[in-house]
Amino acid sequence: PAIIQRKDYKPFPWLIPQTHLSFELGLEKTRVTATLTVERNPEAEASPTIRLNGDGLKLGEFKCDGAKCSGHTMDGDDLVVTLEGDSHTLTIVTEIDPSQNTQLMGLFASGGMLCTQCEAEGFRRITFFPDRPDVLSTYTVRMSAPNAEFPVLLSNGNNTDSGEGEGGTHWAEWHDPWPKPSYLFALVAGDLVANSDSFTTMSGREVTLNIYVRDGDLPRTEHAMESLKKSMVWDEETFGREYDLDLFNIVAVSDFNMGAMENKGLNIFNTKYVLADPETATDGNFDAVEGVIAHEYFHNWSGNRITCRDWFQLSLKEGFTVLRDQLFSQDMQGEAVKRIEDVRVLRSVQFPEDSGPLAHPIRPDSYREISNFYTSTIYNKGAEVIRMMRTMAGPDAFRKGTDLYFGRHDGEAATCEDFVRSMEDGAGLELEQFRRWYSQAGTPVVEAVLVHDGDTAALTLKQTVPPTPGQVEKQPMPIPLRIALFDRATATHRGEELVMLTDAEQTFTYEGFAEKPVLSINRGFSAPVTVRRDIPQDELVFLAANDDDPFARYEAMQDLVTDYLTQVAAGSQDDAMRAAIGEAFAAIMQDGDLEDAMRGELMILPGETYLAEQVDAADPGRIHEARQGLKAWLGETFGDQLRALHDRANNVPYGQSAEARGARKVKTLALTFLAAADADGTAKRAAGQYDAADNMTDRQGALMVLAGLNSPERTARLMDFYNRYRGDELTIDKWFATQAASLHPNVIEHVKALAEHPDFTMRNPNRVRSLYMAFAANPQGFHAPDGSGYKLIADVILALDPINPQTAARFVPYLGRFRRIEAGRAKLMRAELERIAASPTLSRDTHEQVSRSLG
Ligand code: HT7
Ligand code: ZN
Repeated sequence: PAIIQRKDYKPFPWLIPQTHLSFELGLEKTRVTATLTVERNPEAEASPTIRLNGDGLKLGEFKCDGAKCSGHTMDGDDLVVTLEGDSHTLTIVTEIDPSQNTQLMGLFASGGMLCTQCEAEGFRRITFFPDRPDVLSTYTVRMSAPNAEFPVLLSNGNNTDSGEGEGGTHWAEWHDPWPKPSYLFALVAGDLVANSDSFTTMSGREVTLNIYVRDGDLPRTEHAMESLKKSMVWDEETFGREYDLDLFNIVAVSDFNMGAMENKGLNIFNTKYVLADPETATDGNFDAVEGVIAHEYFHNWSGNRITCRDWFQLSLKEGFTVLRDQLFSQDMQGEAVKRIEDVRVLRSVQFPEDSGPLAHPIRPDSYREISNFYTSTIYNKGAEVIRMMRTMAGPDAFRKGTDLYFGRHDGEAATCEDFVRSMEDGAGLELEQFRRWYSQAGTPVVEAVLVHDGDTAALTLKQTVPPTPGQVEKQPMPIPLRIALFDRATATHRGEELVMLTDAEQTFTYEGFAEKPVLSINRGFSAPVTVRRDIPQDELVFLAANDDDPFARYEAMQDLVTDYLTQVAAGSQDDAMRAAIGEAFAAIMQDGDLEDAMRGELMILPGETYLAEQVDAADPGRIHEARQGLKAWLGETFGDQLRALHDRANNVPYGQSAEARGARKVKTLALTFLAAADADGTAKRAAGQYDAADNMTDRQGALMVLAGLNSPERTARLMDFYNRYRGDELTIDKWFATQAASLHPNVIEHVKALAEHPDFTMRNPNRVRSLYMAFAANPQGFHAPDGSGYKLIADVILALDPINPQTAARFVPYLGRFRRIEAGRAKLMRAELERIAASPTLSRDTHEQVSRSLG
């Protein structure tokens, strides 16, 4: 398949000022009549033809200016029309079968309803159209459908008219006044009920808010509605952004490839990110609903009002919107813990991507299948890059930059370069070298050495940007590092400063230090880099106990444990180091000034994927044993304190306060350490937590611990959970995921058996991810030394690819990491990738990921 290059961008030769779509809807047969006004684009090179993208469509009727015409041909899946004059009206009829659309792109059926997903290139599965983000058009939509089956008919914008049709049908017309690209088109038809509310914007406009769900789900929509209203206020206050239609609709669907979609005025959500109540949703689920609702809402400005010129600019909307949702959640939930959580995601997903065969810059140069570029790099690293600009400018100047960006490019399809220039002009930043963050892939490594001489402390920083596919030579990046130098005796510092590392190596000197200070660096994770600091263990212990920057305190603890565990995995056991970790761990448990939410963060050990990233040729088996060994030792050594912590947290009643949420976090965390040390005793304690639970956080936490143990309590509680929540899709997803992610030694057999369960289906992405993504991310199952975990995931990819290639392709990176794994397993992983590659019928999605992974 063709490689699409960023440098080849050309404006589309035609404008489409008006798009009229008429749908005669049916689950098995939908007829689409598209009427497009087309005009020559004066700013583009003239073309004798117009290319209208299609994907698997059969052309029904075609008319030009109301008359049948023959000047059109098919070029592959696209319709190419020869046009002589400057403006025309094209009428195109297509017929589609949504019930057969298992890819869930375009118009598809989900649980008896019809809905669309058009980003990135799904619109071309509905009708022939220039399906690219820089062609903005004003849409008018007419839908007609059987009333009994589809009483609710929704599209973008405002409902302008509706009525009864013949033979039990009804119809509705929608008009969206804001010109938009085809990827933001949406339609929903179904038997739905709405939670309705309203919001008054800062200029006093009344907006009707609806969250549409299936009848029985209505009681679980309140948190989503509250999150939406909070997001609307926050965006007005923080970024000065006001909503711009009289109606904002959200619809929840069960079958969805991603989390949600920001279609103009009609956001479509995976049910997972809408429905939440204490009985069925964990605290993590509540936060995710809040975060995703905010993210999609924020896209109304960063994505919809200003969209992307081409898909290479995807991070323009995604990176910026992730930053906006992160800042929102920091304000809602507390800055420190949210920042730690975001960094944990970055390190466990994006850093491995950046060090592997799929590494790409946040603004890629080429792709074959754009769906493969909805990556953690585009989203999370993209957010970090804009966050660095905010750190360098300060929040007030940053806001001036975003104001300028929104004002300057409103209504346009813009580029990352436009954003950077707005930051230069509006925030007063000089970003010439900074642009390298957009073009260079790979996570920079910064080595930090602090030398003390006389009363001077000299900090030498050296950076390297590792080679990545297609980019061997790298230039130094500008790296903003927040640092502080601690006086050990008083545990204070003189104030933080922002150091800009711009060269390959630089030394910064600080006077007036009679004693060697302790270096706290990359505070708040001010740059998305790996810092290797040459620092004695006792200084890490000091920072873990005393750093006033919560992220830096967490980081000190992580570094301490990472150093120890990587050594143990390499075969050398340092008991003094383990004792130091124990001391820090005990201090964290006892620190009365700490909130439980932060205590939990400090107690969490670095994950196995992160640990594997710290060494060349990692042995996942040894890393797993080392980590479990430390958990067991901590559980054994601090058993009394952990039981006391569990008891104390158990007595905090359920609520959404920070105190109650923190208590639930440390409660289950305490169990995980205890379980590693004493399986039988902890099985009873976990079963007690499960039985007494009045909320899903406690119940699933206890079940997760039990799922990893060989105990009678395990079987009984797993059965109870299933019977209790049978028929509740999202909660049964948890039942599958908990078992697939478990520490149980027979996890592979469990996963194979669960795949045969009557509730398992390859057609629902949430269910597939619950079982198989949870397993692929479970190192001890996936990395079974005999390669059976790899085979299982390769079989999943091959079986899923013909059904849902987008979801299938998302499993490939797990196998693609073989170059960073020890030779025995690496060979087995590679062999599975080669087996997939040999399949003659692979989708473009999976083919691209497998061939890039094999290199
Ligand atoms: N902008 C959306 C990304 C998206 C997507 C969503 C659902 C199904 C397929 C999709 N492809 C791309 C979601 C977001 O980032 O907000
Ligand atoms: Zn997004």
